[in-house]
Amino acid sequence: MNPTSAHDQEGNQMSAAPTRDLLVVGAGIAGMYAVHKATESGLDVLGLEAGSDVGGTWYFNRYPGARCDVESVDYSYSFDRELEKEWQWSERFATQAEIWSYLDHVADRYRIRERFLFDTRVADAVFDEATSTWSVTTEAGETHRAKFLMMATGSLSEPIKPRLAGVDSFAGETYFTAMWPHEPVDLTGKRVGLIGTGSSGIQAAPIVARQARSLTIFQRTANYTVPAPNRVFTEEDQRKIQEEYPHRREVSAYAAAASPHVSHTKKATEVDAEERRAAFEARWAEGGVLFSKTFPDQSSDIVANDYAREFAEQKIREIVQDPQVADDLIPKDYPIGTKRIVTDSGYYEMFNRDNVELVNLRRDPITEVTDWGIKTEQGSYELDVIIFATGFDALTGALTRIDPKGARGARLSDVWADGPVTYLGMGIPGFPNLFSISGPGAPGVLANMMTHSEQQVDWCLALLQTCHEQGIDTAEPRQDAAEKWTEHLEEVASKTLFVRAASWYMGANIEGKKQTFMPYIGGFGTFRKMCDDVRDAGFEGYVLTTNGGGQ
Ligand code: NA7
Repeated sequence: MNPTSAHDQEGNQMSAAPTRDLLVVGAGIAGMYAVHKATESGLDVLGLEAGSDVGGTWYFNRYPGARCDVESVDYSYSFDRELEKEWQWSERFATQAEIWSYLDHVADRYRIRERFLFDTRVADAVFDEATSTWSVTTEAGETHRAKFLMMATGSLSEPIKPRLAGVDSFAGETYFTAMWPHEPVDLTGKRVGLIGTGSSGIQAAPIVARQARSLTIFQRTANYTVPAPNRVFTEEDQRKIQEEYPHRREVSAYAAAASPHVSHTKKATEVDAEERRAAFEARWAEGGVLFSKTFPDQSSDIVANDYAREFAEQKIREIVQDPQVADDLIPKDYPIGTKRIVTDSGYYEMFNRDNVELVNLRRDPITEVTDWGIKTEQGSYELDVIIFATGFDALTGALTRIDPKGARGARLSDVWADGPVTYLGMGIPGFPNLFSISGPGAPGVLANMMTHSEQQVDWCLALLQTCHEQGIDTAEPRQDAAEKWTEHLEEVASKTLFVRAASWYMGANIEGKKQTFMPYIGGFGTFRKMCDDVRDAGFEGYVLTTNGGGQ
């Protein structure tokens, strides 16, 4: 540690404090790996985490039914073959509890917790140009300093509370799926209302329906969901998983979604009806989000997309007995797959239960939340419990809430007012020595977060090490490089159907947020190759400066 004297934005000298090599914000998948890898590389690193323990998304989202929609064997770190060998997943799609146990195991195995401060929420981050250091202030008023700052703050970590009239007046129990209590929640015999039918609401609903006296689902936008034929792994499965791991990892490392799955070799528009149906049937049986990738043209050609949509609609009508409910469950206003297809466990079947009711808010909007329940234009619903599964200020929310102050007076909320501008998702012009992990501009939420996090963290630490070795004080992406990357990202997205959906990928779920497709949709493998090339070219697109002179 080097004691330095930092300055605030007005140029006043601030009290001396140790300056570390790196501060990592967030103890989720990326932050845990970053802290471990940085320590292994001999860097002085400190992690700061708002929660009381590691896990990020998997620490907070412990609502009933929470599972990952990426298969468990892929949703695990690949950096250590020994770790891979000693961990056995029990099911094909892991529960939140099992994923958290895995992350707990990783934290113990690599002694990650001792390098984190928990219950430490970052309130502010300021770059001091005189010393090329970041000062990070916590809500408790402590200040930490480092040469580099990595924001591993998550893509879906800033939950939103819906702006409904009277939302705080409800006298019963309220829960947010993204902030579910650690203590068991007993819904037995209760009248439960659930607002929100994204992944969280759809996963929670069937379990709530089994416990509660009644479940009323308030649906504003219907979501496509494909049931996961989950199963417990046998001894034989475990043997095969281990045998296939090295190959599986190799294929995933440069795959489109960082998982080993591939689409049909032909386009949906090139095959006959029989072949098309067989392919959709096979993918439906495999289950989950990958249905959106049955054919390679499904997300870019509306004709191909319509084939997939019609197939899914037929499935919904086959499962749901009440034709009106089935119709309400069929999305009407966006192509299938342009909002992430949910991976569920018995969602459509649940509507055949007597204690489940669907309220279509498009026909009958909520007018008010009262102390006794929810009022809609046409009805009144008396409730004991309201569960909010109402989503997140995705991709940018966690960063803009902290609102880092960079060089030359740059403030992130101003710089991104017209949509996020990044260089490869990881660098932001105006914010030297700051790394953003899985935020806007990267494949992030469109890829397997485990592999994606490892790739981004490795790349950022390679840049940090280059600076370290060459005595470089600041690394900042050029404005023109970031603009070019952002234009490329928009151009790639514009060729897909994703821009037709009012999704959180587009920022459409937040009032006043600039609507632009935020993740890079050109594929994880393509992205990784581009990042490799930039790194191998000496971090082209970055300005690397030593104090007192540029390079
Ligand atoms: P999502 O997918 O953003 O879903 C949030 C849901 O909440 C969605 O159905 C929203 O309807 C609904 N919502 C939000 N505000 C309201 C109000 N005011 N009234 C009624 N309904 C509302 O979040 P999730 O947590 O389910 O999933 C996020 C990702 O996590 C998921 O894609 C996976 O990748 C994992 P809307 O669509 O806005 O009409």
